[in-house]
Amino acid sequence: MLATAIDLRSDTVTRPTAAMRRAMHDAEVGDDVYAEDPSVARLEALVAERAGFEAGLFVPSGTMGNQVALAVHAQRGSEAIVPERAHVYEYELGAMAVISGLVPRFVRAPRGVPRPEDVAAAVTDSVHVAPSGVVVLENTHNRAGGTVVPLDVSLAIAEVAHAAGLPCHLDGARAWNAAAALGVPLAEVCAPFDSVSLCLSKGLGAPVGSVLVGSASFVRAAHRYRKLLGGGMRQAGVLAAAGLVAVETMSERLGEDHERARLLAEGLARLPGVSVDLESVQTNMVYATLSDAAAKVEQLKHAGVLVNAVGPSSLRFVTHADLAEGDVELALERVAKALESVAAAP
Ligand code: TLP
Repeated sequence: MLATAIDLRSDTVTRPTAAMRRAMHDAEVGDDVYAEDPSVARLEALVAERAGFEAGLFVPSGTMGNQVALAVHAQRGSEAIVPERAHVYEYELGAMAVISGLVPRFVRAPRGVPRPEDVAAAVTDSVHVAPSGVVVLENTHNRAGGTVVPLDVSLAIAEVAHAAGLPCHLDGARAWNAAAALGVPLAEVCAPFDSVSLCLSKGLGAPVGSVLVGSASFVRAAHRYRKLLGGGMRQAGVLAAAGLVAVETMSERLGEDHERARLLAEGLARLPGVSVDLESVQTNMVYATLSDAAAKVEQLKHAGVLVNAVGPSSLRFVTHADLAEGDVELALERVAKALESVAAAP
């Protein structure tokens, strides 16, 4: 393997910046389980303000943010209406069932965007079936390609939920990317929802953590579930300090990740045997379709490009803050060469 691999597996692979490490070193801390950590309190207040909500809760991961939200919002035995291929189902190990006793009901979501009428049709209201408990959206939608849910669709779906008396949660792990792609403040992306889980450890590059935002009473209830799930952290200010730097300095640069993903997508789409749905490349992800994805991961690794396979014929490439100028071009060269040599092999 080459000395420095270009790591495009996820935007979670970034290392904390020098400014984050300094802030972590200097962080004012206290025991957050006693609500005495000033850095955590500052981070929760800052993210809540940026997202346009009353309160926030620092949690260790996006998974915990989503699952705590579902636990608060929905009764055991009810259904969570989710877009197909939603992270909250695909990658959270059945947690909604294990923790909250919820069953998913999927709605079609071409390029990650459900139709409000399909959500309305998924709402159940009969004594003979499980009742609907919560509606979930994901913006950007990871498995659909990092695609953006338009603001009017979010609003219309939240309206459907609210008209049926249901809460609406946003898995906003990459809501900052959605805001950057839409050219609007984060609060606009989050406005239709009752709660949003926002990740600091994805595009913003913090080492750990997410903030779950909602009303003050929602966050009070969420606090209990965080504790129940073992997410009560003590001097968590060392982590929150990096999160503060992430929120204050890293969201402005996400457009650069999106431009690099576009460049990467266009380059990949030109390679023989590779196809890319360029319309789904809207933020920092590129899904490429090609044969034998698992074997290709190994070949590309050998050529110095790390990616993830998502299914038998799909590779995911993700751009992020730790890429240097020229890395995308270099990655494209390496991928082209690796695939050429595979094609040439007897
Ligand atoms: N996504 C990870 C993997 O789990 C797939 C990644 O590399 O993209 N919501 C969405 C939309 C996510 O993409 C992720 C992480 C999460 C929630 C969970 O966040 P963490 O990993 O902090 O629990």
